Amino acid sequence: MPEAYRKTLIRQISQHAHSEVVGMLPEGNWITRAPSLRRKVALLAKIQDEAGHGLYLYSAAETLGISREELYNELLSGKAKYSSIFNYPTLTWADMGAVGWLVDGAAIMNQVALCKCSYGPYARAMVRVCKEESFHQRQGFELLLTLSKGTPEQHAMAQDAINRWWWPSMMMFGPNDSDSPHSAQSMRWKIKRYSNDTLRQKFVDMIAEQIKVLNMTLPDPDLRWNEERGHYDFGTIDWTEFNEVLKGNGPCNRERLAARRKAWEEGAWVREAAMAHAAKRQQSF
Ligand code: FAQ
Repeated sequence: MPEAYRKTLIRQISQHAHSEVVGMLPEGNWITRAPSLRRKVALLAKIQDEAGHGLYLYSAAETLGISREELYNELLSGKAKYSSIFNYPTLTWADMGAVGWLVDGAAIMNQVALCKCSYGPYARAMVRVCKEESFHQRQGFELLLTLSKGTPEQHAMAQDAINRWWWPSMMMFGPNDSDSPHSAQSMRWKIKRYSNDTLRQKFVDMIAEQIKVLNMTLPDPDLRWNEERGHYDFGTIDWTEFNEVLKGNGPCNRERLAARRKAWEEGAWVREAAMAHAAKRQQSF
C-alpha cells in the first residue's frame, strides 16, 4: 500500500470516527428533556448508534497500523479534526429534528458514496452506518413534521432550528472544490468518489424539495430552481465562519473537547477493570 494512500485514509477515517463520537454530545444534551417516552427512546437509540459508528471507524483505522490509543490521544490533545458541525449548540427540542434531518442527511449524502470507496474495511463499515443514518434522518424529519403541524409556537421553533442548522450543514461537505487541497488526489485513489461541491449540490436539491412538505423555508434568499442546470442555485457560504470553527473558535469547540476529556478521565476505572478481566480470563485458559 502506498504510504501517502495509507496516511490519507488514516486522516479521513479518524476524523470521521472522532466526528461520530463528538457528535453524540449535542444530542446527549436533550435526552433528559425529551417530551415523551417515545421520543426519549428514539433519541437514546440514535446516540447509541453514533457511538457504534465511531467504534467501526476506529477499528477500520486500526487496520492501517495505528492504535486506538494514538487516535484518541490526537482527539483529546486537540490535534485531530472532527466535523465542524458538532461545534454548534442545540438550543431547543426542535434542534433534535434539525440535526436528524439536516446533519444526518448531509452525512448520508457523503457516506453512501464511501460505501464503494477503494478501501474495503472503510467501505464495509459504511454500509451499516448508512442504513442507520437513513433511519436517523427520517426520525428527524418526522419530529419536525410533527412540530410543523403543531401550535404556531412549535412551528416557529422548528423554523428557527432549520434557520440555525442550514448553513453549518452546508459546510459539512468541506471547502469548495477549488479550495480543497485533498480532493483531486483522493478522487484519483477513489477514496472520494464525488467532489465536495457535487455532494453539496445533491444535498441542496434533496432538501429544497423536502422542506416544501414541512411547509417551512430555508434561510437562503438566493435559493431557486435553475431550469437550465437542472439543479437548485443557492447563496454563498460564509467560509470565514467555517475557518474560525476549524481553528477552534466555534461556539462550542472548547466545551466539546472538555466533555470528551472528562469522559476519558472518568472512564479510566472501566478500562482498567476490562484489562484486569481480560488478563484473568487468559490465565484461566
Ligand atoms: N469539518 O481537502 P478537503 C456525522 C478539513 S459524520 C472539519 O476537502 P477532505 C454523523 C479537512 O479535514 C460527519 N474539517 O478535505 C453524525 C481538511 O483538513 P486536514 C463527518 C473539515 O478530507 C450525525 C481540510 O478541511 N463525516 O455527521 C470539514 O478531502 C449526527 C481541507 O478539506 C465525515 O467525516 C468539516 N466539515 O474532504 C453523528 C465523512 N470539511 O485534514 C452524530 C468522511 C473539510 O488537511 C450526529 N470525510 N475539513 O487538516 C470526508 O468525506 C472528507 O474528509 C470531507 C473533507 C468531505 C469531510
